[in-house]
Amino acid sequence: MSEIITIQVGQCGNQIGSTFWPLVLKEHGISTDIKINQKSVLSDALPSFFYCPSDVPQSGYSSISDLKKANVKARCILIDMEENVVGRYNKGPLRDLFDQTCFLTDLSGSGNNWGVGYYEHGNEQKESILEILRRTAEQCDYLHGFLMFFSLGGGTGSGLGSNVLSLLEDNFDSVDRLVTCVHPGPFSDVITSPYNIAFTLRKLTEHASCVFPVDNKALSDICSRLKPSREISPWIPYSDINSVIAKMLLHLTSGCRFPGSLNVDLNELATNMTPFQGLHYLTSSFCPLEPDTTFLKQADLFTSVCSRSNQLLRIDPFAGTILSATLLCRGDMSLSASREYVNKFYKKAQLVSWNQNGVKTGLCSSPLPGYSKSVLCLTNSTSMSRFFRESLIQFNKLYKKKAHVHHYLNVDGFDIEEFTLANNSMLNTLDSYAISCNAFNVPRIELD
Ligand SMILES: Nc1nc2c(ncn2[C@@H]2O[C@H](COP(=O)(O)OP(=O)(O)OP(=O)(O)O)[C@@H](O)[C@H]2O)c(=O)[nH]1
Ligand SMILES: [Mg+2]
Repeated sequence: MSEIITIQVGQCGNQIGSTFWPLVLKEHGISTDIKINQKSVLSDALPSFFYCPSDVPQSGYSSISDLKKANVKARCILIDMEENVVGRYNKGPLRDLFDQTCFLTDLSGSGNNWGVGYYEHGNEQKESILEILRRTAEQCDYLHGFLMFFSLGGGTGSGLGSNVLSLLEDNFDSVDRLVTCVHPGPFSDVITSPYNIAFTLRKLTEHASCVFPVDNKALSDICSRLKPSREISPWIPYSDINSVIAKMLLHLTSGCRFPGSLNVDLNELATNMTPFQGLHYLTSSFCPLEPDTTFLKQADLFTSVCSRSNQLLRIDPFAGTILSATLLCRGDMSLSASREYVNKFYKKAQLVSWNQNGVKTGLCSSPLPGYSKSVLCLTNSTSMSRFFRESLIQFNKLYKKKAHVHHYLNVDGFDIEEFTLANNSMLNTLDSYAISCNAFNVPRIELD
C-alpha cells in the first residue's frame, strides 16, 4: 500500500482540507457523526491517507470515534501563519483525526505578501517544518507522493507553500510533489495577488512534479449552475467551491489508493503527463458534478467532461494542441466504456504530432461517495499558455507602476531581481508551451 502525505498551507489550503477530509472519511464508509453505525467498506485502502498503528486491524472502523480509539491519524500537515483557520479543526468533529504535532501556526499571518511567507516565515519555520515532514514520512512504508493545497493570491499559502515545496525537493527528491493551487480569477480580492501569483508560478515551475491549477471564477460559475437559485445572490460560499476541488482531489488520487483493473497512480500520471521539464500544468474537469445522476448516459458523461463549462480553470484545453491527457474513470464503468471515451477523445482533440497516442485511461472500481460512476479528465494543453499570459498581463499592470513593490523590498532576503525572474519564468513557460507544438504564436510581453 502506498501512502500520500497532504500538506495544506494558509487559509485557503486549510479550508479546502476541512471539506476534503470529511469526504475522504465518507469514501471509506466512516461517518463523522458518532451516532451512525454503518459498515465500513473500504478500510483496506485506509493507510494511504491515514497512519494506522500496526497492532490495530485496519477494517471495521465505522465512525470517527472508532478511529480515535485506534489512534488512527490523517497523514496531514496543517500550516498557517495565523491561528484561527487551523484552530477550527480543534473544535469540530475532525478534532481527533489529526496529530497535534503536525499543526504549525503563528500569530502574524503574511499580510498577502509572498515575500513574508517565503522568506520571513520560511526561514523562521524551516527546522520545525523539516522535523514534521521527517516524522510524518517515517510513518510511511512506501511514500508515494506529497499533495499540497494552497491559494496563489495570499501570502502564507503562496509564499510559505513555495518554500515548503523546495524543502520537499531538497529532502525527498524522489517523491512526487503534486500541487493544487487556487487562482483568484479575474476579480481578485487581494490587490497584491498578481505579484504573489507570479512569484509562486516560478517556484511551481522549478520545484513541482505536477500542478493542478483551479480558479475561483470557474469554480463559482460551476457552483451557480448547480444551484441556479443563487442568481438572486451571486455570492458562492467557499465551502461549495472547495467541495468541487475536494472531489477532484479524491478522484485524482483514487488510482493509488484503491484496487482497479487499470489504475493510474500519481507517479505514472506525473511521468505520462509531463513531456518537458516545467510543462507540468494540467487542466482538470470532472463529471457528473452532482451526486448520483444515474440518468446520465455514458456518452453524455464524456461530452460533459470535455465541455469548457466543466473546467476547473477558465481555459479551454481543446482550443489548443493537447500534449498529453488522462481520463480517470471511477465506479461502475467497464473497460470497453473507458476505451470508447479515449477513442472519442482522439476524434475531438488535436493531439501534438509527436504524441498522437498521448491519451491514457484509468479505471478504479471504487466510486466517489454518492456517485455510481464519474470521470476526471486531465489535459496538458498548449491552452495553458493563456493562463500564463493573463498572469503576466496582471503582473505587468502593477509592476509598470512599481505599485506595492516597497512592501516586498522591505522583507529581509527579498531582492528586487525576484520581479524580473518571475516575469522571465512566466514568459519562458508561455513560450515553451508554444514551442512544444510549434502551432501558434503567442505575443511576448516585455517589462518596460
Ligand atoms: N477556493 C477558495 N479560495 C479561497 C479560500 N480562502 C481564501 N481563498 C482565496 O485565496 C486568496 C487569499 O489567500 P489566503 O489563502 O486567504 O491567504 P493565506 O495563504 O492565508 O495568506 P495570508 O492571509 O496573506 O497570510 C484569495 O484570492 C481568496 O479568494 C477558500 O477556502 N477556498
Ligand atoms: Mg491567511
